[in-house]
Amino acid sequence: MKLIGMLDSPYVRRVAISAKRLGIDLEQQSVSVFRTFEQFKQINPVVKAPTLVLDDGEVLMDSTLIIDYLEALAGPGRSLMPQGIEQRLRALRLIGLALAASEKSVQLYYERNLRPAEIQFQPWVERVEGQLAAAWSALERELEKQPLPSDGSIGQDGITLAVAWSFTNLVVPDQVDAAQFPLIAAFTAYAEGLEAFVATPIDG
Ligand SMILES: N[C@@H](CCC(=O)N[C@@H](CS)C(=O)NCC(=O)O)C(=O)O
Repeated sequence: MKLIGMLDSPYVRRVAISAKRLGIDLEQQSVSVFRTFEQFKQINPVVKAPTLVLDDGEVLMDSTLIIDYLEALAGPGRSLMPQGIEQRLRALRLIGLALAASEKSVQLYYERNLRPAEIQFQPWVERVEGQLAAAWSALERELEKQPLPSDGSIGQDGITLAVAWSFTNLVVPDQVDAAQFPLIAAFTAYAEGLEAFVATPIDG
């Protein structure tokens, strides 16, 4: 199976890291939705990263749906999601917040880098900045209530959170001050040291 997309996308990276932790081999192809739009279009006319191309040519998109498929392939014994309902609820909450932080970082990045400065709409920018700050603040509070384990294990909540924090720091570093989010910063430092993360560099 082929994973299409650049690792500087938090969505592509969370799929690539999840696949490694699930023990599934994916051939990653660094095709950009911007620089190589036409090439991407040949693979997936909708041009969304990540795209997963199955061995029979079937095409999937959306990181959460691709991970769902990979989880099913790996089997419940290897799942990155907790099975107990309370821990599952918490994992889903963390993943939702981290995906929102990724989305808001992407929107700000697009606003700054794709939209000409003269047609930027400041109220929209401020709205997105506020949403991004709210997502990270909520995540820091969640880690205050209950830390994520840093004993060599990592679940989908930890993967998505660490990938999102690294991404926000890469594309809109002015929006986050590590001193205000010490638990998130410390957890991400731990996660980025895990083999699956090191083998899947954000600038890879
Ligand atoms: N909800 C999607 C978001 C994927 C997404 O927006 N990816 C970006 C790259 S970071 C993309 O494909 N951008 C091109 C576009 O939307 O036209 C997911 O989880 O995969």
